[in-house]
Amino acid sequence: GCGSSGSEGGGGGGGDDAIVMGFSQVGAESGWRTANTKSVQSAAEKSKITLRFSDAQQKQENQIKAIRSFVQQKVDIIAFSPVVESGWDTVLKEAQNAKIPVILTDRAVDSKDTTLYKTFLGSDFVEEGKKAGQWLVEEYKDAKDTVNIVELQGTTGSAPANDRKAGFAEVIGADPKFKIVASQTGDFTRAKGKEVMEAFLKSTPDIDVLYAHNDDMGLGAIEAIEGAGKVPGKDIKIITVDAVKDGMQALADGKINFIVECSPLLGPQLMDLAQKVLKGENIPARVVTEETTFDQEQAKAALPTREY
Ligand code: GYE
Repeated sequence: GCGSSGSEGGGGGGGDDAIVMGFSQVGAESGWRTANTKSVQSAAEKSKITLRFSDAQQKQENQIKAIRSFVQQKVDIIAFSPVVESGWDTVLKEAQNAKIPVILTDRAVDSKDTTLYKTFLGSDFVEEGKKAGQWLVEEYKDAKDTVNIVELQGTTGSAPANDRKAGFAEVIGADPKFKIVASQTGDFTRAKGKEVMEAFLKSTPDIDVLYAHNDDMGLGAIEAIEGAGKVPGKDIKIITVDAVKDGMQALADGKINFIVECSPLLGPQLMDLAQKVLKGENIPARVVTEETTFDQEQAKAALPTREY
């Protein structure tokens, strides 16, 4: 059951000694998120950690409520993936006062007080944005004309949206021929990606490139592009982030041109970190996920053994 943190051993003894983790998930907005939830749930089971799972439906207020209820339940440890970066200090302070350690997973917070959480496990989103930009720079290295880019941003205020935008802008900013002609949020969902791309296609003539902050928005945009009688991957080149199965399939089919990988398989590392924290072991303040990139040929090769 639950008890004060620290006294209960890690190592997944099971029975009464089992660690109880409260986990507040962002939602179920994308294929990435579904794979991440599965990874966390199955890793908890393997480590014999009791998971109290709460889905926030992409709303910060729901996450704050979930964290408060975990504090009330006196769970041993709280892990969460903050939907947006700002506004966490108060609730994190409450967990700290209750002596319940917190681990950030997948997304970061912008709190100045870094003692409010033990570590942050997840990708380097700025680096992902840079990789997207680097592919584009290489792809258009011989082009003289302006390259008109539209951007589908992730959830407003989220770490991956902020950072993927910044990393990309930094790299393409070195050459004035690259112009972001429209940029809007598609909330990381397929439906919103389609809707916003339809609006872009109406308002913006001559789109050369779409940069979508995740596969799902890119996949929605593909429907919009085909609906407008254009050929995705040819008339409009498409770069996305994540590399989930549906994205990789579209890449192998030539509808997407390049995907920057972002791994959702954070479960095993999260459980390992939680056990170490509760044993009082030192852990690094930041754990960065290892990731690669895929072009169309690489997607064809990787698809048969892709886990998610
Ligand atoms: O890229 C997107 C999801 O936070 C890294 O959230 C995650 C992002 C992921 O909705 O598909």
